[in-house]
Amino acid sequence: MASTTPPRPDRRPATRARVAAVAALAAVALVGAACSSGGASSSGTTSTTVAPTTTTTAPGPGPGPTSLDGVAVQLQTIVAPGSAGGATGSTTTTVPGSVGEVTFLDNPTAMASRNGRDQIWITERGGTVRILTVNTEWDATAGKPKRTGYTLLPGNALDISSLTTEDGERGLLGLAFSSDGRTLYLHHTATNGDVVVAAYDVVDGQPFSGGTGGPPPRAETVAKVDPASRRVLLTIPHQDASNHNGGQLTMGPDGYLYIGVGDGGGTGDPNGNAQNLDTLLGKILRIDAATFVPLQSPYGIPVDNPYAQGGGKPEIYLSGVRNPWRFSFDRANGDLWVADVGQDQIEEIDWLPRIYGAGRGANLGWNWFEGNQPYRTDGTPPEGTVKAFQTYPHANGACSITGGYVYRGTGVPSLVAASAEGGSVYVYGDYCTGQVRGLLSRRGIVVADAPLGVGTAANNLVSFGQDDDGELWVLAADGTLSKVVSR
Ligand SMILES: [Ca+2]
Repeated sequence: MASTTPPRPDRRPATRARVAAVAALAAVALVGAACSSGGASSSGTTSTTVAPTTTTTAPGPGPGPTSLDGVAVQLQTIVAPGSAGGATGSTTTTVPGSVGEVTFLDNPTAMASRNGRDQIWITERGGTVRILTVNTEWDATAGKPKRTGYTLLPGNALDISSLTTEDGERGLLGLAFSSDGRTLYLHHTATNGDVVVAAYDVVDGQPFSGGTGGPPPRAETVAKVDPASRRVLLTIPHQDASNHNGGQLTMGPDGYLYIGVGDGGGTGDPNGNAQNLDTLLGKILRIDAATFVPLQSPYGIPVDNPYAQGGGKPEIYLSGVRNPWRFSFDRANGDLWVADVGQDQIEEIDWLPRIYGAGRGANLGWNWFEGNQPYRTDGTPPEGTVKAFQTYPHANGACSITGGYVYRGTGVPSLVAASAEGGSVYVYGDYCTGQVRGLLSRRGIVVADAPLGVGTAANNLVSFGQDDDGELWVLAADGTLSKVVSR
């Protein structure tokens, strides 16, 4: 189970300070044996004056960048907003060589790259699924394809608008693909408010990689999703309130499907769902969506799920979350980063390192804690709740965190540089301010948390996305789809 202490440093190489301390200790230890070691140490350093206090060297982030001041990014608009509710989109792409667009996005909620196919799929809250193609051409000099632009295909790959609603925080909220790209998973609310995870078969259709020979094909011809192939994996009762549905679907590095589910809504988790292991509300779930149990279940339970053998619902991966609207895995090391939307005061980021189980079985604390501040006052919190890695207050317009991704691409050298010496930059934002921020940490220590100088309009920053190359995208509720690029 998780510890009450802050996450410990990971297995990165020791810092110079630590190495120095270890060397000093080694020198002390060698004093007694030095005479017989035959000059194993050639330093000649006299160690008799080394004080024992050198053993208490405080942990730190170690050497490396100390701020995000050198990060220089901009948002490149790939799809601009269309006229609100209008029939004619004004969408353009700004990437040279891309095909002129004929449509726009309507209230996008999430995006996912369909592995290896140069397709970015986007959910729209009303229930439609769109395809943005990554256009390429062969670069003979480089000996590999190069990107020439993007095309938002007209039409829908899938339309489930009759199965959902858009009241409150409801709608089509998330998507993920199986690792072979042949199964699409959707996270949406049903017309009665229940949280549903469903699977669909995806069949490759007409390939399209751009080109200038006329209008692009329609989405449904590039990839076919048969509505009749729909298989409901999970239905979670959620009719009391229209908020806190969760919404994240992520295919984990272990090949299991991770599902974010909010606490059921209302204020303060009135039913105590997040701390109740007998409900799926207020949890992140993990299922084996690639298998099923005949006559029993449309999915399997990973054998090492924390409650697979009892003690709680077997689908539960971690508990104690309020509304984990977005979470993601660091593609470089498998660490899990959860952004849990706060109540009235504090937003939080949870870092769950892979080497300590990536949060498996963890209790992230809600509703005993909002961020790291006590929330409930009617008892004693259980031991072992995980402290938030970083928090921020509702101030200066900030009010709802939008979780993102650790940057592991190559297209923004300044972000790569900021991640030097084993560090990472978690790019996230706040829905209300629209501000995109970076959280620089190293060896389990927060080094910097700062705005990156870009963002969306207020009350628009819905989601981040990550493409096959590890580059990050920003989805705005007004229909703007942009890519984080170097400035
Ligand atoms: Ca928490």
